[in-house]
Amino acid sequence: MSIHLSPEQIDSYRRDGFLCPIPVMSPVDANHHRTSLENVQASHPELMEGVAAQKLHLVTSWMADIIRTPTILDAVESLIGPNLLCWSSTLFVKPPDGKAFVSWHQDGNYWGLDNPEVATAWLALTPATSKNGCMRMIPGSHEWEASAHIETFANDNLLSRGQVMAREIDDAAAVDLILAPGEISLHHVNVAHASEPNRSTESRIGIAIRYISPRVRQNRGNTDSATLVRGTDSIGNFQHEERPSRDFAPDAMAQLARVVECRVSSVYQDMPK
Ligand SMILES: O=C(O)CCC(=O)C(=O)O
Repeated sequence: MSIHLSPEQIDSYRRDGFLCPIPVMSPVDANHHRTSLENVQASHPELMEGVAAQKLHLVTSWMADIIRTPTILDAVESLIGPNLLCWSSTLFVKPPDGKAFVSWHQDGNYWGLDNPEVATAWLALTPATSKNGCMRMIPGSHEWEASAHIETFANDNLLSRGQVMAREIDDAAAVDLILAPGEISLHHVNVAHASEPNRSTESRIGIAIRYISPRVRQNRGNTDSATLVRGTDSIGNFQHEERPSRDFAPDAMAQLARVVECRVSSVYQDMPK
């Protein structure tokens, strides 16, 4: 099944800065992925935090497969072209404790990526609803001037710096991105978005897969890495990462350690230790 976006969907994304829902796999497959995630949670809890939790595709075949899902790549290709690098695959697990939340932010403010040929595919492994804290976005906000952010480092904020946009957000203008398991939303690197605490009795689980065009450059630090998942990269702005030969293979774990160190000294270079 190919699911390249229609011209109407592309127009809608360009106008609003996001698009959803787009079915990319069956709910059964999404549930298998959830089981794989829970297995990693049980066997390697240390990989579920920090930069490692953005790069599980380097050490597990299930995440290596997810970032290469042809239907996801078709949709992303419609937005940023046929040559695609995966920059990260970030887990967003929101337990049913009513506390964890994500403040209003624009991704582009912190990533150091020098142009907006970047798209996030947020894959739902459970339902994402208004009650359990689905993402909320302000249509058209990707066209706003980049906003300053205040770093709060708030405990329950799922963002690495607890960053929040230093401008008034009209909550009434926000759109809830409701998804069923196996569906994605797509969002622009500069769209203003947030999510509320999970007020249901079940976890809300999603994976934010960040894709970039090889034309993008990293402006923070000297080096960054990414995985080529479709097409070719004749530019070489990012070091290419290898797919793991098997789960947690020693060479794959060593690659992960190098990549984490590299990202800590580039994108996160100004983070307090
Ligand atoms: O999963 C969430 O609630 C927030 C995710 C997010 O901020 C992102 O994917 O950029």
